[in-house]
Amino acid sequence: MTTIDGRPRGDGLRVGLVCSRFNALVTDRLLAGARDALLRHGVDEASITVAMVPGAFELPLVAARLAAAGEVDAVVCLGAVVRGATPHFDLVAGQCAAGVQRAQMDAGIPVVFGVLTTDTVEQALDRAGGKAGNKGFDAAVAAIETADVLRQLPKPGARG
Ligand code: INI
Repeated sequence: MTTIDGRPRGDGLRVGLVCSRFNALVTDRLLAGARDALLRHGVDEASITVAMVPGAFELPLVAARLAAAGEVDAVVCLGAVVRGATPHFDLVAGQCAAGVQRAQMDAGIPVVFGVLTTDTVEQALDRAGGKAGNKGFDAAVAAIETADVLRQLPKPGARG
């Protein structure tokens, strides 16, 4: 039996962080958490590219462009969609998640979903460095773990 398991080894990896400005009180903290995770796991500061977008709805487009350009090994999408009292939440959150998944399937590199979807800003702050940890940090670790799995697998088209 062969088991391939990713470890959070960031050495030699180039990582893109795409961060939404909407609910910046929350997303600034997600961005700081993601950057911290990358540096702690061996990613060089110079190998991190940060792109800012207006809202979570714009994350997939910019993530897809970064991923397709071939200059990063993984992309982390960071945002905070807060329900409030409007169905806008479902549209923004749903399209964002679908677009992020599409970006990673199209590019063949991890494009991870570090987007909080909560009922209140307080719940989002809890998950952005508060009592429930920092999901930006967790998303960045997921990105480099998944990149490490891919590093151990054959490249597409490598056979024959
Ligand atoms: N964008 C967010 O990132 N979070 C939200 O909570 C949010 N709400 O609630 O509307 C939000 N809307 C903006 C959206 O992401 C786009 O930037 C906008 O619709 C322009 O395309």
